[in-house]
Amino acid sequence: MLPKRRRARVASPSAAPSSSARFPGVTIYLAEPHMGRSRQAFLTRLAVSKGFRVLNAYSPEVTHVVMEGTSAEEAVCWQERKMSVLPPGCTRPAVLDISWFTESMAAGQPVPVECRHRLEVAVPKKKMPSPAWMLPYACQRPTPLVHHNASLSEALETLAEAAGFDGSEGRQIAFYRAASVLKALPSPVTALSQLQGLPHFGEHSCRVVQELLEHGVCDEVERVRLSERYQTMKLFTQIFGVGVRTADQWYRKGLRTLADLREESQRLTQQQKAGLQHHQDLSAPILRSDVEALQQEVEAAVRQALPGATVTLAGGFRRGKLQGHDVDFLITHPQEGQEAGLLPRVMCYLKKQGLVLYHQHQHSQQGDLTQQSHTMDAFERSFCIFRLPQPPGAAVGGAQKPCYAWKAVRVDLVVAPISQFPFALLGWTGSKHFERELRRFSRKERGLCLNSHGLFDPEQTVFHVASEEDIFRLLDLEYLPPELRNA
Ligand code: DCP
Ligand code: MG
Repeated sequence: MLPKRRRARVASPSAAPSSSARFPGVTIYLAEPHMGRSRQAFLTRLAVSKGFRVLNAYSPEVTHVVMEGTSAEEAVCWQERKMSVLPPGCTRPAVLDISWFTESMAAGQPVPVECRHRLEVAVPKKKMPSPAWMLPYACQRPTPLVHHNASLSEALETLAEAAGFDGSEGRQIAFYRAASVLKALPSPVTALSQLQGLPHFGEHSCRVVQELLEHGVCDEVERVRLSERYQTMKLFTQIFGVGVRTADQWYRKGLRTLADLREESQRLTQQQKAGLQHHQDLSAPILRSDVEALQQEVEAAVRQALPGATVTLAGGFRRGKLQGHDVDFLITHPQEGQEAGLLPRVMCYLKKQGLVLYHQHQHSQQGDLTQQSHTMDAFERSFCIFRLPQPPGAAVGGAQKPCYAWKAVRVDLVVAPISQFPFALLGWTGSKHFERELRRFSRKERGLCLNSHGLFDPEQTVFHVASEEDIFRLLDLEYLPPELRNA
């Protein structure tokens, strides 16, 4: 539901300022979402300067709807949606590709609409592998878990990770963006020319792809992968409770192995000690069957602690991953406020079941909710290591625990009040890159602040939502189900 102020703005389409419209039969509407606000504003100014009438919102007066980067299917959906809210009997506007607009601007007058301009009857695209085309934000395009360019995207992600280890956030994000574009492509990249026109492909990423296409390996990526720095930082940051800063300090002190860390155990936090103690189990992937068993245990504990409270799987497993490094559960209750004090009771029950090897409780820190960062939110939570019984015969544990059929698994339990639950679910489903892009899109293209607590406009107006779909709708984005958020 839009706040009143915003609804009012949407309800009264105004013509972009112009001295006089030179072409009376033509009223243009430049349709988002794929266009982006700043481009829309730029094209509007251009058209107005040439004497065209452009409306800032869709209305029955519009004769020419112009879209950019939109498929015929999307255009038809868009048109159906818009027509359904117009008075009956309205004439349908022409829904046109940007090519009609650019040709008209170049001609200084509206060019006749030809079949090739029409989106709703778009001729089937010629089979042309390049140049490729792609929307710039990862949240604007579907990214499946299994895609066509794994070896290329993995190489770029290695460079992203290494840049992150060196504190080069800009380079890290640039590589992640390029990798994410590859994941969203509908077919394998086999020639460098296919990268033409793709967003976020700078000179460096192109060079990496070129080497991989030509030689099957990229020297730089191989050097990084084999480097002591990368291998050590990777080993350290995979330990529960260890971030890049700590890993870097250890590296600079000359520490290289888990044995080195064990010798320094007096300097480790409780969380890191637990991470080190269970390192072998925690570095093995968690499987779907583990997730199902865990969910049953957590659901039983939550049911016992507060009838009516619910447990929802988030994180990578919600996106369809078959393996993961932890399991993320969100807990809520349909009645706002009922969730308060729930988590300690849940943990107490789980401990009594003998399931908890380690847990660290973090209280809710909800102050100014617009200020919550992208990696950390303010929900009450418990970072846990659970002792998960394994079915007989499962290969678990090392030599140190031959008699126990169990394995240690990392679990995050997060409690969200129901009013914030859709935002929490969206924020905790990931992927991390998808979340980063969604927040950047909200800020840059919509002027709104999005985090795991809510969506806020600059005057701190809070948008109320009942579902993830509502959030996409408020942002005027096509809804993407979790399995297409693997950016
Ligand atoms: N998240 C968050 N705040 C945290 C930790 C995570 O908002 N303190 C978000 C970021 C991710 C999502 O939750 O989008 C899941 O984070 P994970 O690190 O668990 O990553 P995944 O579940 O995607 O992958 P995996 O656990 O398999 O590594
Ligand atoms: Mg996870």
